[in-house]
Parts: sequence; C-alpha cells; structure tokens
Amino acid sequence: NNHKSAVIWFTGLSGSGKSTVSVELEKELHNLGVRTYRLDGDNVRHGLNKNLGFSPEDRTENIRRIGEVSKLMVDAGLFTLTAFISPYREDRDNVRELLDEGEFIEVYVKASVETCESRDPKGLYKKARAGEIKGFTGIDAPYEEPKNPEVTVNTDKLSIEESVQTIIEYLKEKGYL
Ligand code: GGZ
Repeated sequence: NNHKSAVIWFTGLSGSGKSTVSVELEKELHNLGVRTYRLDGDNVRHGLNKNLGFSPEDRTENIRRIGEVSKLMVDAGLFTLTAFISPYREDRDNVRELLDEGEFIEVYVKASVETCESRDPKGLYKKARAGEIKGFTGIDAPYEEPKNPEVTVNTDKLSIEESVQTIIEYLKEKGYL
C-alpha cells in the first residue's frame, strides 16, 4: 500500500450528505488497506474548537484550525477526511495553499437548499426558518460554491454508494490508490 496521503475536503450545506458520504468512503478506503482519519463536528467542534460558534469570524477560525490539523495528519501519512460546511471559498483556498500540490482534494457535496431542507435530520432548517437560529447557512448565511473542486457529487441525484464510487474513481485515476 504505497499510496500518497492527502486531505479529502468535503464542503457543502448542512444536510447535503458530507458526513454520510465521508463515513462510507472511509469504510471503502479501509477495505483497500488505506489508513485514514476522519474529522467532523463531533470530534472537533466539541473539543479543539469548542470555543467557536457560527459567526463569520468563528467559521473562518474553525476552518483554519481544521486545515492545520489536517496538514499534521497528512504529514503523519494518513488519508484525512474532513466534513465541515466550510462556506467561504477563501477559507478553503487558504487550506489548499497550506498543503502541497495534490494533497488537497476538494469534494463539493452538492444538493439544493430545498433537498437539504426536506431532509432536515436535526430540525435545524425548521428552526432557522422560524428565526430560532440566526445565521444558518443557506437560509440567512452564505454558502460559496467551489469554482474548481476536484470532485463534485450531486446527492440530489446520486445514491450514497454512487457518490462514494465517484470519489474512489477519482482517487484511482489520479494515482492515489
Ligand atoms: C450552519 C449550523 C449552524 C449555523 C449549528 N449554520 O447538520 P449539522 O448541524 O450537523 O451540520 C451543521 C454544523 C455546521 O458546523 P461546521 O463546523 O461544519 O460549520 S462551518 O464549516 O461553517 O464552520 C449544523 C450545525 O453545525 N449548525 N448552527 N448557524 N450550521
């Protein structure tokens, strides 16, 4: 298993499928003998970044720290999967700059606000519509789409398994696997 390590950076709206796809991709990578680590809200926003909220400044700092941690993990030889909204293009591009060429694989998990809102697994869109959460991404806070992501998976149309396979194909084609 002589694969090169990289960050697979998922970006997209709440409810787009970032976490789900990253969990399933990680299983697939394990089956292929790849060593991974997954960063998401559960292990980052409750620990390292528990002093951060959802203001624009805090989101930027959230992504900056996750970028730095990802770099350490890539240096340690791991395939790192991150699942954060990361709504600002500039913040994502700064992480890309932090890493060497080929070490940042931006995966745009694309789904319409309508789709995400209809899924609403945690009822957060409902709260945002009711004004109980202010500054919710896609409702009254921005999401800046990637202009040139390495991979786009449209979860409006693709199944989870199809999304995973799209990413696996990219990794094979580019010689990561
Ligand atoms: C967006 C919010 C907000 C606001 C709480 N806006 O569906 P979830 O619950 O599990 O995913 C969302 C998560 C977003 O955290 P991130 O660290 O990924 O965001 S960012 O990259 O922008 O820093 C949602 C929940 O936290 N959540 N308030 N106002 N999502």
